Formats: sequence, structure tokens, C-alpha cells
Amino acid sequence: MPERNELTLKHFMSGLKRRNPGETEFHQAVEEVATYLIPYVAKYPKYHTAQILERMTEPDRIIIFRVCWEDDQGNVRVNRGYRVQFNNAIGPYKGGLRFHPSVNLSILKFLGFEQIFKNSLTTLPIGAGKGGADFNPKGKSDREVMRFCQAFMTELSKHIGESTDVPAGDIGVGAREISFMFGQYKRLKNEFTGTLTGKGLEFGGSKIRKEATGFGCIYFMQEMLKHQPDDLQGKSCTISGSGNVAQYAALKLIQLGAKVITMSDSSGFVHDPDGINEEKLNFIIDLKTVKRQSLAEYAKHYKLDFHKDQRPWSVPCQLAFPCATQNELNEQEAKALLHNGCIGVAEGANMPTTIGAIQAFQNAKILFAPGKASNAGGVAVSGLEMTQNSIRMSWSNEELDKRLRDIMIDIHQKCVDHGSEKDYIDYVKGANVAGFTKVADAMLAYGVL
Ligand code: NDP
Ligand code: 2IT
Repeated sequence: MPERNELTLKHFMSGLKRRNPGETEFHQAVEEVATYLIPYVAKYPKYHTAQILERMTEPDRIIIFRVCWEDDQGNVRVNRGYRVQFNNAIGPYKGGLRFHPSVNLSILKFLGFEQIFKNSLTTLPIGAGKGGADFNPKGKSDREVMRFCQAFMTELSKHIGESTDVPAGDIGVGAREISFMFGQYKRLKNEFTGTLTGKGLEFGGSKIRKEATGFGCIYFMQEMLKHQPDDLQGKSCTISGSGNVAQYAALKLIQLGAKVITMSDSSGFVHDPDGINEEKLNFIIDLKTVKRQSLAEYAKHYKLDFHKDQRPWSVPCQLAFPCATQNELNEQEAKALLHNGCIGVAEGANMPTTIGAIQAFQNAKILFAPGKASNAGGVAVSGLEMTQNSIRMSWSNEELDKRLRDIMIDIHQKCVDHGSEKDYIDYVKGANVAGFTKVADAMLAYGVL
């Protein structure tokens, strides 16, 4: 048994698992962070005395509600809606909404927890939350999605607000869903405020928000390479996913002279050895966001191989960008990437890499950027959307792209400052420690609450 006052990872994790049984994704996200923060907290006893880690892993509150709606055949359908308001020490709760059949409390708690550190790293005054529903938008008509979004917002609207909690998109929640939800919020509250981000440009949305997560991820990789020094020119890149994050990661790679050779979706991956150019990418964007079909149609159209039910990590590449979902790159796949000469990985998705895979990359001392650093561009431009809404102004593409790039450069520098080892930069350590201190110091200042 550890001493009563001694904090060890094993002791901390066993308490967390006892309090949150069965929540495996939440355990995984906390373990990755605690591995670095427990030794840090041991060095600065003020955090331990105030039980900051214990408080940070307990959400401020969780709202769970029934969402009842009617499908096109007039059948009554029931889903479960959630909002995890995790931590508002440095600003209003902020984080996306996910609509996917796999959504459960464990997944939303892991996402909300990650958001604490990510949002802190952006330097903007935003706290952390996450929400969503086990609703599957796939195969639903626009009218069904509208009725679901309106029913979902009817309850959620009681718990959010421009200075309270500001949701945005995530898996299954894009421009269509945000528009339906914002319309319903405006109707119920009779106010026009920036309570959701990722809105349409006609009604308070920010330029570059749609592109921000993907672009930001590539800017982060650019910084890691520059530090070596190296660059993106001519590098072969595998991407997983073909949704919002993957699409704009691909676009920025193409614009910067790299070669994108794979994209994927939940039905498999496509390998395009000649490289996906802008014209082909536009085909994919239309296929996934307008037609809402499988990537297999892309393979068919361009006469390429479609690898059904497989992930792209067996394809030799220099850089890899997991941009689909959690735990989509395991240790065995990490070893395949390393074996094939991969020199850098940046997470566009949240927690796409398993703990074993991260260790494999770190043991091989290749560049590895955790999502809380490399995908922070999305929430950063959401924060800038909040600012523009508050001052009732909108900034230009150039202004926002510059701010996004500066934020990613700044996050990279913070990771270097806090994660530099003798001959390696541990970006996971850097992101966790740098993200932690701002939130922890705010919590200390508030006293015991
Ligand atoms: P989208 O819904 O736009 O796209 C998700 C993509 O991932 C689709 O290609 C989808 O395939 C695929 N996918 C989803 N679930 C699975 C699964 N279980 N197995 C295999 N493939 C899957 O979501 P986003 O692009 O917005 O989000 C992608 C990731 O990025 C998520 O981890 C999200 O949390 C993270 N993220 C998103 C941000 C944002 O601003 N949107 C910001 C920061 C992080 P299919 O089309 O077949 O469903
Ligand atoms: O994971 C994320 O950072 C997001 N889904 C974006 C959150 C936001 O509020 O823009």
C-alpha cells in the first residue's frame, strides 16, 4: 500500500476506476494524462494538497436526457442525449456534440476530459465540455435529422448559453446539424447570441472554422518538422477518416506539396498511389458531405482498390494522420508504420492512438503529436467565433488563418518548453503539463470548490 499522502499512478488509477466502473475510454484518457501529471504534482505539493487531480477528473455536472422524435413513417423514436460539463475554471464550458450510435458516458467523459487540456493550450478563455447522443444520422432524411436536432435542443437549451456552455460539432454533427440546433435555440430563447459555434457564415459563423481542425493539425506537423529541421515537401502521407477533419488535413497537405495516398471511412480505406489531388478531394468532400455515401464510390469512380473493413496503416508512408475516431491505431499497426519508415504522426482525431501504439512511437523516437495539441485548431477558431459574436464583427480569412497558425505555433512551443528530454521532445508530456498548469492555478485561486 502506498503511504496515505503519497500519490502513485497505480493508487490514483485504482480509485478512478472504482469511482467510474466500466468507463474504459475515460480510464484510458486519464491514465495517459496522469502518467505525466503525477510526477509533476509530486514536485509541486500545492496541487496535491488541494487534490487538484482528483477534482479535475470529476466533471462539474452531467446532464442526461430523453430525446423523443418522430421518423418519416410516423414511428416514435427514443434516443439518449448528454452534456458533460467538465470544468469551467478558465471560461464557459466549450466542446463539441457527437451523434453516433456508439456514444455513451465513457466516451463523452474521455472527450470532455481531453478538452480541459486542449482548450487551455489554445490560450483562449474556454472551459471544457462535451455532449451528444446515441442517434445515428446515417440513412436518416434531412427532415428526420431536423426533428431530432430540434428535440435534442429543446432540452439542451435549458443548460447552455453564450457565457455558460457553448457547444459545437464533432462526429456526426456538421453544418447541417448545427444549423438546425441553432435555429431551434434561437426560437426557444428568443435571442441571437453565439451559443453554438461552427454556425453558417450567414448567421454568425466564423470563416476558417470548417477548415480549422484539419489545417491546424498540418500546421502543427509543419512545426514539428521545422524543429528537426525538415519540411512537408514531397512527403507521402496516410490519412484515416474522410469527414471534416480528414478533408481539410488533406487539403492543407496538398497545398503544401505533400502527397496524400489514403483516406478511409467506417466501411474501409482507399489507396491512391498517385496521390489525391484537389479535384479528387472535391469529389470526396461532395461524396461524404452532400451525397453521404461510402468512400467505395470514390474507389469505383477512379478505378482504385478499396480495402473493405480495413484501416490504412499497412500502407508505407512517411507521415500518418489518424483523423477518424478513438483507438483506430493500435500497437501492431504502429509497428507496421515504423517498419515501413514512418517518421511522424499527428492526431487529428481525439485519442485515435492506443497507449501501446504511443509507446511504440516514443520508443522509436519519431515525432508524435497528441490530439489535445495537434487538433486544438478547431476549438481555437470556435473560441475566435465566440469573440467575433461578442463584438458583433467578423474577421477575414487571412486574419483568422494567421491567428490559427500563430496559435498552433504557440502550442508547439509550449510542448517543446515542457516536453524536451535529452535527445527527444515528448509532445505528450509537453501538452499535458502545459495544459494542466493554467487550469490548476485557476482552481487553486478559487479555493475549495
Ligand atoms: P465527421 O463525422 O465529419 O467524420 C468522421 C469520419 O470518421 C468519417 O469518415 C467516418 O466514417 C469516420 N468514422 C467515424 N466513426 C468511425 C468508426 N467507429 N470507425 C471507423 N471510422 C469512423 O467527424 P469529424 O471529422 O468532425 O471528427 C473526426 C475526429 O476528429 C473525431 O475523433 C473528433 O472527435 C475529432 N475532432 C473533431 C473536431 C472538429 O472540429 N470537428 C475538432 C477536434 C477533434 P463514416 O463516414 O463512414 O461514418
Ligand atoms: O474535439 C474538439 O475539440 C471539437 N470537436 C471541437 C470543439 C469546439 O467547441 O469547437
